[in-house]
Amino acid sequence: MAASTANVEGITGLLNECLSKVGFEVYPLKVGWYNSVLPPTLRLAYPDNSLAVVLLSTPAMFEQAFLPFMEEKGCQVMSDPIDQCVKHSVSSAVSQCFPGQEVDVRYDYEMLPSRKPKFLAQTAAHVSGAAFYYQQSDVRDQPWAEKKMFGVCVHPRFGGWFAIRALLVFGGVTIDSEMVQPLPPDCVPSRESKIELLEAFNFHWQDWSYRDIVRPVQIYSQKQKDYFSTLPAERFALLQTWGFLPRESDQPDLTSDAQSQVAGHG
Ligand code: B12
Repeated sequence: MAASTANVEGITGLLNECLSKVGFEVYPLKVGWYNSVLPPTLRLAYPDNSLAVVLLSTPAMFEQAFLPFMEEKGCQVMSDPIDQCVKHSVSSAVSQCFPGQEVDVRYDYEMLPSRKPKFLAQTAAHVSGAAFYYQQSDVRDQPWAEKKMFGVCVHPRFGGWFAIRALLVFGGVTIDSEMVQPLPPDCVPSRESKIELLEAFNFHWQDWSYRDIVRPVQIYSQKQKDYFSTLPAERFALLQTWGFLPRESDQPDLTSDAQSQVAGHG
């Protein structure tokens, strides 16, 4: 199916209608923008002009999607409850907005058999213009000698109070070559503030100070902070104290996607 920029707006508009009210944001990108910064082993096997959409969760997702999801489903043991909720929200939106259409949905926690992530969430967020990806290489005269520093994305409105949840690839939708790549806002511009950001993310990410590197318009609620600062293995117990009890009929979910996760990303 050929499409133009008008269809890109149509597709993101439909997704937005379903997903923004439950605390997600969507940003379109061209597969070529993503592939052009990556080595062949990490690229997506789609033509450069195919449409993809990156999905972020904002602070509101917890109250607008997660707690209602838990209310409805109860505690399903085994796979991560947040991941289950995101998957449920995305699958419902995709089947409602694009019935019968092939959409390749890749989640942040999914790994390939090679153990590489199914998509690089931060690279996708950056090239779509959603959130600047600050990397070690962005700092002149690095103070860290040979040490490897992990990079971090900063959202212009939510700082670090968000997560990158999925990439939806519309292999059959071709983007007009006129679509201009938006640059993400460089909200941590100085060398000193970039150093502060990368050090906070790498050396004391548990105190969450990296999330406040820009003044956020909204942060996680106390309940959400309590949830994410609880170890993944103890989150079921916490959910039970909130009244979400396991259902009698629950069977352990031993399907493939329960096995290949990096737990605990909030
Ligand atoms: C594996 C993983 C981890 C591992 C390893 C970390 C790492 N970065 O490798 C561990 C377990 C340590 C980890 C920890 C954490 N993680 Co983690 N993790 C991931 C995961 C699943 C994959 C990252 C990965 O392997 N990348 C591969 C490496 C090679 O990629 P890279 O370093 O970016 O290099 C590429 C780019 O440089 C690109 N490139 C080259 N040139 C250019 C130029 C441009 C302009 C661009 C854009 C790109 C680009 O090419 C390189 C590859 O060749 C992602 C989710 C995902 N699917 O992406 C989350 C993710 C990175 N983690 C995240 C978080 C929040 C955390 C934690 C804080 C945990 C938590 N509970 O919240 C901690 C803190 C990090 C720390 N200090 O240890 C968030 C980061 C959000 C953000 N704002 O950026 C992510 C995106 C998950 C999410 N759902 O949002 N994590």
